[in-house]
Amino acid sequence: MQYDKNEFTVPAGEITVTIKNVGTLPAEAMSHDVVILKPGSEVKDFGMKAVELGGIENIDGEMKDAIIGYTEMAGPGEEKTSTFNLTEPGVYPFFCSFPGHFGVMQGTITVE
Ligand SMILES: [Cu+2]
Repeated sequence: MQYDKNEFTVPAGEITVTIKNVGTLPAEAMSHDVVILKPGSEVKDFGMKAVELGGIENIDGEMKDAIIGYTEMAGPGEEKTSTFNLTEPGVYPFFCSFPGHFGVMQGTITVE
C-alpha cells in the first residue's frame, strides 16, 4: 500500500495524473485515489475529514476550497486519470483518501 512516486516536479500549467492500482484485493478493501491540495494544506486534516464524511467528495465549505481536485478511486487492476490546473508555483501536497491510507500514501508535487 504505497505510491511508487511520492515527490515530483512539474512546470506550472495543466498536469495529468494517472493512478494505477496494481493490487488484487477487492475494491472495498483496497482502493486508491490521488487528492491534490493547495500549498500549505495539512494532509492529515483532509484525510481524517474524508473518513469522517464518508468520502473526499463530501468535504464542503472552506476545506473544499483547498482541494484542487482528485481522481476517482481505482480498484484492483484499474487506472484513473484526471487533469489538474496547477498554475501557481508552489508545493502541493497530495494523498490517498481511502480510509487509513493517507499516513503512508502521501507526497508532494512541486510546481515551478
Ligand atoms: Cu490508497
